[in-house]
Amino acid sequence: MAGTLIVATHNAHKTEEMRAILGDLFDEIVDLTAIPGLEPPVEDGETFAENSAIKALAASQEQPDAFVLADDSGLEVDALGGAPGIYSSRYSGEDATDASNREKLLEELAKKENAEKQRTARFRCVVTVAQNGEVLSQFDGTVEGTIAASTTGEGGFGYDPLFVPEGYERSFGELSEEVKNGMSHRGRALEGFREWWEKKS
Ligand code: ITT
Repeated sequence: MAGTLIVATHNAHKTEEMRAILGDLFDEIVDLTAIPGLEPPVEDGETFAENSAIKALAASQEQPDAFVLADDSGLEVDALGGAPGIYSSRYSGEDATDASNREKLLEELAKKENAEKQRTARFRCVVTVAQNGEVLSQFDGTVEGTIAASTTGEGGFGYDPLFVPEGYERSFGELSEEVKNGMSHRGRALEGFREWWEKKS
C-alpha cells in the first residue's frame, strides 16, 4: 500500500467507484471535496483525453508530489452521431441533473427515425495520472451496449439506468456495483492504471 491518491473529481459517484476498484492499492483515496478552494478547471478540450489531462494537471499543480488521477468520461449514442460524448454531464443544459440528462437523451432518440434499430452506444473513459504538474500516463476504457426504452434500476449514476451492456439484459442501474465495475469503461481504464502502478512500484 502506498499513501494517498487524489482523484481530481467533484463527482462522488466516480470517487466511490474508484475506491471500490483501487482501494487495495492506497491507504486512502480522496477527491476534491476534501480540498476546499480547488475550483474545477474549464474543460475546453475536444476529446476525453484532453479534458482528462486538463483536470489532472489543474489538481496536480495545486498538490505537488501527490499522485493525482482524473477521469473524463461520457456516453456515445450511434443514432445521435456520438452525442452526448464529451458533453455528457451537461447534455440538458447548465442546470442539468442526471435525471434531466436521461430525459433529454430519450427525447432526442424519439426524434430519430431509425433510433429503434440504432440504439447502440458505448461509455468511454480516459484516466490521467499526473504528478508535479506533469502527465505521467493515460489509460482508456470502453464498454459497448444499447440504450433501453426507459430507465430501470436505482443503482449507479448518470446514464446507468438507461445503459444495457452487451451480453446482459439488465441496465447498469440494475446490475450490482461489482458487475458494473468489472466490465465498465472506468473499470477497464483503471485496469490499465493498476498495471502501470504495479510495474512502477
Ligand atoms: P468531474 O469533471 O468533476 O470528474 P463530471 O461528472 O462533470 O465530474 P465528466 O465531465 O467526465 O465528469 O462527465 C461525465 C458524465 O458522463 C457524467 O456526469 C455522466 O453523465 C456520464 N457518465 C460517465 N461515466 C458514467 C457511468 O459510469 N455511468 C453513468 N454515466 C456516466
